[in-house]
Amino acid sequence: MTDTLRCFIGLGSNLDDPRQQVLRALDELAALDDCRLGLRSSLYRSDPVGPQDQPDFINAVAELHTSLDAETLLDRLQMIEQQHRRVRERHWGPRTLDLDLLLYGNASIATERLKVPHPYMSERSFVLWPLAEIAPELRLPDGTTLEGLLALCPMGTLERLPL
Ligand code: ROI
Repeated sequence: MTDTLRCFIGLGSNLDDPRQQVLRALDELAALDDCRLGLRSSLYRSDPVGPQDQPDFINAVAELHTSLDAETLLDRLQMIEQQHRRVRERHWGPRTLDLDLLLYGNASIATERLKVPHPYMSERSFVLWPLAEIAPELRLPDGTTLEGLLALCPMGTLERLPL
């Protein structure tokens, strides 16, 4: 694999054994063609953002090195979501697996299908804290430091789980 970009993927689940959903998804990311899985964060338990009448989430972030273009990578992520029988029912409702492309190298992308950096990542503790575990030095394409974002986004009730 030549010319790879360093990407970050956010994983989340709150249905059907969320911990196993996320662990399985990490294995599936590792098995993707034209991709190499780098560091992965611990698993975190998080209170639901959005409707509160749904189970807690398990979240994690993984580093992925890839030679795929962003849209093709998104296709692969959505294929993995489908394998987890992801059904989109309620907006911001419970889900068996969510895979978000958080960062794609240093690119800023805004198409109908894909927005990178992920529009909400800067305000979500369940993204920023796992990300900081594996890439504390990170900067967003606009130069914002992860360290600066963390200062504005306390861990709150987010809980890092033992391995
Ligand atoms: N809340 C948490 N804590 N973790 C998630 O991954 C998550 N994903 C979502 C919504 C429903 C917005 N809430 C979440 O898509």
